[in-house]
Amino acid sequence: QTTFMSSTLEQKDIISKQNCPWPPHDLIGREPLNRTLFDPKTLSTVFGFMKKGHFKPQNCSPYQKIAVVVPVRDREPQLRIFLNNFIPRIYRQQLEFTIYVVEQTPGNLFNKGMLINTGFIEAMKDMKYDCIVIHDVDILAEDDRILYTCGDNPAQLSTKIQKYGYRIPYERYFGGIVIFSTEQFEAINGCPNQFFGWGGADDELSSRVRRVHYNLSRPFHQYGHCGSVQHQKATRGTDRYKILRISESIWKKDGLFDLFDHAYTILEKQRKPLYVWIYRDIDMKK
Ligand code: NGS
Repeated sequence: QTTFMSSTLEQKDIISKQNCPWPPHDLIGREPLNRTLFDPKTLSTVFGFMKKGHFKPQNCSPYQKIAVVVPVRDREPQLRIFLNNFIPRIYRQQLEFTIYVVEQTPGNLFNKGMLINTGFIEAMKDMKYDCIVIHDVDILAEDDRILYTCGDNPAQLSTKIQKYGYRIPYERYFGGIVIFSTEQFEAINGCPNQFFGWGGADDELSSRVRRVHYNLSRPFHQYGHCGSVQHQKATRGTDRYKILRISESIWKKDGLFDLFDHAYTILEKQRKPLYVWIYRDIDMKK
């Protein structure tokens, strides 16, 4: 009796551990963005498979576990469009994922780098993710063949962006949607914390990738179509060129590990149905 029981259990275990098909089946390909503004309640009903911002395929073992970090401020409508378009596409890829929306309090200039570092640290407290996706809230894949997975090199997934005429604005551009393995993100010491105000943090991120001798890959270049969602322009950072110049010498001390060394205040870490909401204050002196 016991032998029978345990062998059935083992069989069950084997079945449940079958890998999800990779590359994924049932993809749709290119599909324009849906820009309808659904209310949050409707969205959580439609995406009822998400629990506390997290999804895990039930019948197979996912190819990778992905932390999706979205730094925001004043982007409530764009966030709803993001959720409505991003969730079904990554869901069809049968990846395990959690969405972390990291929001900065009003007041000081926006600090995208520090918000991303915060998202990464908070995500890793939850689970050992394989990859981190850094996702602008206003740039969204139109094509589910853009796979949210990491490989041997950091990758930019947004290579044909609507607002630039379905191109990238310049060859070294590293904004939009980028993905790292957790090891790669740690090896480059994450994002810079010194950029206050719009611009520059993504350029420094790509310099870090080069400094540790990774290649910057664009694996889905042939399908990389991304729609852009309009919003008001953020305030530019005045020092961004100066900081870009000094980053070369300070980057090892300015990033993820620097953040670990300093106590920082998270005002909220709330698990909403579709995302984990992290709300934090950023003091310009730090
Ligand atoms: C560059 C910025 C980047 C920014 C890119 C695209 O000038 O951070 O424009 O901006 N670099 C500096 O400011 C040093 S966008 O057209 O999306 O607003 O990502």
